[in-house]
Amino acid sequence: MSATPSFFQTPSPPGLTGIKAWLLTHDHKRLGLMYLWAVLFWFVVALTVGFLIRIELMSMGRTIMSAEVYNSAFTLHGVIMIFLFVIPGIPAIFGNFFLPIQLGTDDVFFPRLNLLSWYLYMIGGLLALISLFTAGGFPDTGWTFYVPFSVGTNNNVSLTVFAAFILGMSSMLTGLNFITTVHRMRIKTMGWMQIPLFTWSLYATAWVQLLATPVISITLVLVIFERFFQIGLFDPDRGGDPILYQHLFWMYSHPAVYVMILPGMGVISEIIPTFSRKAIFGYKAIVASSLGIAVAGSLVWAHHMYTSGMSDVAVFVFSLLTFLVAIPTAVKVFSWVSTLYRASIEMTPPLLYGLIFIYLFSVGGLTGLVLGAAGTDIHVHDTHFVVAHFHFTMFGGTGFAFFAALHYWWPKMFGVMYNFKRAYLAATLATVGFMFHYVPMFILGLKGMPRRYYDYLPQFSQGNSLAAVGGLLLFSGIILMLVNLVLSLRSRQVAAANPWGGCTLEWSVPSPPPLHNFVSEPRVMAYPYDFSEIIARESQGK
Ligand SMILES: [Cu+2]
Repeated sequence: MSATPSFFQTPSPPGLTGIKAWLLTHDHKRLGLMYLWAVLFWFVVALTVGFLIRIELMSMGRTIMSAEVYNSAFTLHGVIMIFLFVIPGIPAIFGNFFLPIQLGTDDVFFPRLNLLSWYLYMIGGLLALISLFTAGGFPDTGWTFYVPFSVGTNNNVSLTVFAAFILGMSSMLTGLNFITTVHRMRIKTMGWMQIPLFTWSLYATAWVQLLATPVISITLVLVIFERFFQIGLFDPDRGGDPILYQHLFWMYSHPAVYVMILPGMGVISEIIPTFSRKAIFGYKAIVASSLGIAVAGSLVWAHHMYTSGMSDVAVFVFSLLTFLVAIPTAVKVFSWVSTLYRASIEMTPPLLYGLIFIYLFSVGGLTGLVLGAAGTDIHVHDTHFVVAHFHFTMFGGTGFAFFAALHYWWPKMFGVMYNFKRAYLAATLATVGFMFHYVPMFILGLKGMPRRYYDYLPQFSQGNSLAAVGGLLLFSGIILMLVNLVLSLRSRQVAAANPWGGCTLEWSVPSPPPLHNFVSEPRVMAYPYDFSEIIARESQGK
């Protein structure tokens, strides 16, 4: 820490009590918890809206909502899930709580800026809520806000877009904090090749957050300007170019999928070695692949636009680059599976979610190659095949990594253990439901069912009713999972400091950790996933 702490570095003012001790806190752990409850609230809201969409599609014609409400419902589901759950979820909750501890330090570099990031998150959420209930109603454009429709439609596009802009600011400031903390707050005895993989994944994510988010921020502001001042940048009626908007939008939104998935991959890289009692396979390769994904992922955005009329050469180049990104992603999957190979695996709820993640994300990744290839993509573009694909990567991937992180770090965050039986039942229900919900959508898409249409042809009925059953199982499984975790706060089954036998620094401090995290000088191991000591201790029954 520099001699004269700056405004953003001042530690929590002592003597705060009651609600003030939360709303004015600078403690990274408290901020992690404040994000947890806010993010879970938005997750349940967006999950419920998603479930209602599924019920509407259960049968042809109107089921529970009108076509207008349906359009706003899938827009609301997408906007909340992406900007208020998938992007902030793992970094803001578990990154805030654990990154400083994994680095052996007592807080992030800018604690007060960290509090500002939380307030920006809350304000962004509030604005989205207001745009739901004020005149004009929630936008019906889809979360992509494509022009010229989003310029002309008379609902609250400007307010919702502004909410996304504010949330982008929160995400950028969090990224800035994490990068500075990794460079400046890391304990002296920890070299770069001793940093845990979760923290590495957040570091790579933070660079994408910092460099890509400004693109979407300015693009969203331009949409507001187009709506208010008709500047003629995107609107073809005024000489504007709607394709320009698509390039700007995806220049952020594709790198953003790595902001969404990289932290989840970092969680899995913590869980797999812990329950395999084995050093992770290819530590350096995983670090390199995180950085590789962050860089290569910024070069493929136009694979969302193969049908936008761009040249064959451009289609070819973006298709090739898209295949390149699959390589560092595959390195991670290969390393996780190699770590499990011949390991002494101990099954626990976090590991179960970790294994489910690997399976679902791999299906998502492989179908991504089908979409990366221009020949097949042009056939399934804007169909339910695409919807199934990104739910396998974003829900099966980030969502289930989020569930894995919840079950892995819950005992550390709250000092209590949850019921394993209920946890396993919830995971099973959610996974079986997930498969019955999304696999039919691949087939419906291949058969030509377009996405974002309120109604469909008779030949799509069977697939949609099957998906409705899946939706019900999935929804019930997730609600049971959350209830089980919350019940553990009442049951008060005390958790040990290291219930899983993990060897990164958060498992060396009490559960929950004290205000300044460490009661003694943290001991950094030569290699971050060296289980030899733990195995020796366990073999002596300690
Ligand atoms: Cu993409």
